[in-house]
Amino acid sequence: MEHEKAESTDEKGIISKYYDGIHFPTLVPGDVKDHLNAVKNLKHRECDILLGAFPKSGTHWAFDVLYMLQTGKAEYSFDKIIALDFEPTEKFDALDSPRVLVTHFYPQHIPKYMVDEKCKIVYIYRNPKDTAVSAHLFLQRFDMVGFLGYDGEWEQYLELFTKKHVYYNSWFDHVKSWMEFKKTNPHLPILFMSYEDMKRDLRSCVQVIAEHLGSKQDPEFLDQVADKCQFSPMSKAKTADKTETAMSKDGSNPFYRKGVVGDWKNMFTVAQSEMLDKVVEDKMAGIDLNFKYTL
Ligand code: PPS
Repeated sequence: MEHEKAESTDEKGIISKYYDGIHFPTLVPGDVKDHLNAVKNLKHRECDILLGAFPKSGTHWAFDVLYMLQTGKAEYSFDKIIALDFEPTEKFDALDSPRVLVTHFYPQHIPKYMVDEKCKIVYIYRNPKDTAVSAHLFLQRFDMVGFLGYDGEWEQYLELFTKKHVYYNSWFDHVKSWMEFKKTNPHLPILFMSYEDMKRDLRSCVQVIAEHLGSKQDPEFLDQVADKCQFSPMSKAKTADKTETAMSKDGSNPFYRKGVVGDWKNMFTVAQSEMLDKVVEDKMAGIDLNFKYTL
């Protein structure tokens, strides 16, 4: 399959695998159509959980919360996080049950059995300004064989993020399509959780997620999960483990940077912020989700 180089003002476009109108990262294995087909037909396992998120919305964070709740142990997942997007589907057979399957895919791509069998789904979303900053800085640091990335400047990245496309096309399309999926499938157990709410009060969010999963809700255990999943201990433990630092250009952990709400203020100009506000107003009109840009 041809990799497509998208247009951008500095001519350093995001290099992606393009299929069915969507720009996927080049790390999607092989032919995108075949891989999506294999994911759709993933072998059924009872009690699997799906975690969906647009990139840089707190996927790794939410994964560890789910993993701890599912295993009933307040222990980090370390190398257990593998995404449906980037691994051959056979790899998922090797995971212990119950599995937490992670994806940045759109709802139409998730395994069929998960919909048929009403598996529990958690969708994490984050305000678009912090998401864009996190993604831009991630792309500067991330390095992995097979990843053809993007090294454009912030201004150009923001233009792609708002007006054209980035990986998985757009934050707007992603959040809207998951909202639409929830609306049109009211019988499915889908929990929407915001990064900002997790940041404001992780303990309460852990409780909500545990209730959604029907997992162990002993208060002391939930306290431990919330403590372990605070940014500082989690990023320290994950960085010391070294599995993820191997994926960066500078030896840092590309998945843990600042872990705050409102870092966008250090990157956006006033004009850029106003521009994005207008785009959000336009593209998210009628969408019943509250995005918090500060705490
Ligand atoms: S990825 O590559 O798409 O899977 O990235 P993702 O994990 O979705 O998002 C990375 C951002 O999440 C922040 N993060 C956290 N924030 C708060 N608390 C905890 N425990 C936590 N763990 C990860 C991480 O730092 C990235 O955000 P930025 O803004 O870049 O710091």
